[in-house]
Amino acid sequence: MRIFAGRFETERTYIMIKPDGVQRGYVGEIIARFERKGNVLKGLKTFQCPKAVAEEHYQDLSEKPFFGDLVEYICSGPVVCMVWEGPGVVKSARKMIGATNPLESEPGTIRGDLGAFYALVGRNVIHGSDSNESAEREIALWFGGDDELVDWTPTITPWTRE
Ligand code: IDP
Ligand code: MG
Repeated sequence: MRIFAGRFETERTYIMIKPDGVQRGYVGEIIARFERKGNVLKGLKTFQCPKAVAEEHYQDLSEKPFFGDLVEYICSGPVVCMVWEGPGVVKSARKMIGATNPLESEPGTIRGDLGAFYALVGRNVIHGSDSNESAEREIALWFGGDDELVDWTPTITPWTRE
């Protein structure tokens, strides 16, 4: 683990393009945003989510009235699952993603720019882990072990680091 600027640890986060983001053709746009920020793509797949995985992923929300609808939505079409690595990427990804409700997310964020104005709050294009603990739990849930991830460092990395 390397510390950058005394504050940012190299860490991993779980990012998922939700069914509405895939159906609306935003896979490339979203990957490009994470790439140009300098994050490193460690895992990527298209996935048709079984109900049990969606229920486990959103287990903290199981008491919410919208839980059933949320699980149905996540399973309604393919999602794109990703693991991104970078300094402080858990927090920076949440900033890039924007507020939960697309109507309240700032322009410049993924949900602010791509969340359709007619969308319900739940149809917000993308998921990002909210903490390091969530990230590790979600990576283990969505990727079937380390053989689905590639441990690599871009050749440019030493050149870009102070
Ligand atoms: P987050 O995705 O911004 O972390 P959470 O509060 O963790 O937001 O909720 C997880 C997901 O559940 C949201 O991204 C959204 O898809 C859905 N959701 C959250 N609140 C509502 C709601 O009030 N109605 C319907 N769906 C919701
Ligand atoms: Mg959340």
